[in-house]
Amino acid sequence: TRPQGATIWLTGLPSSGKTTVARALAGRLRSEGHRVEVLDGDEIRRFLSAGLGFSREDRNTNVQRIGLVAEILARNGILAVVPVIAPYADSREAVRKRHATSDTPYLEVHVATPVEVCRERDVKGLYARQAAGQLKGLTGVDDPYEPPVDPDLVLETRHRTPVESVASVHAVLAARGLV
Ligand code: GGZ
Repeated sequence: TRPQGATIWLTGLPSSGKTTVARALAGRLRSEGHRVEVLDGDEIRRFLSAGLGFSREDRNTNVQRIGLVAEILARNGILAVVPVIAPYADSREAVRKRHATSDTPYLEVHVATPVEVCRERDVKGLYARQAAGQLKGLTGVDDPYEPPVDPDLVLETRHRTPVESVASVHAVLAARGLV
């Protein structure tokens, strides 16, 4: 039988740990023999979303494009792991609906790292640049982040290792019969 795919969307602030969890999850799933694709916002923005900025409209366009690609992959038996901020609830809901329409499994995972912790990690130096006045509209600081109201899973990465976070996502996938 054809393997069933799914989209696993990791939403959260910059430096919350989305990419770290996505890569570790992808590694584990591949080692178990699944076909996996990671759609990283940073990379996608260079190609599929080239030219888009960080206005509400551009972020929503970015999220819908990535959502479409993820759904196409997932519909074809691939586990699509998506570490993308997706700050607006309405555009996340649109992606969820699209998946529901084609009966494609969809999981929303909130990488719920507090902004103070993200700021300390500051993997790409964005928080520092915002503080120095070199960047405006940073998600969670001077731009909105609407936390998911009813996510399929919340990861408190502050109190968990990446391996533990991966185990939590894996458990949800297993409970749904997706792995
Ligand atoms: C948020 C920003 C911003 C602003 C640049 N706000 O960690 P990164 O740096 O390398 O990857 C982040 C990426 C966010 O793209 P997404 O596609 O995930 O965002 S969204 O869902 O909102 O469309 C971040 C970088 O872009 N970046 N400026 N102002 N993130």
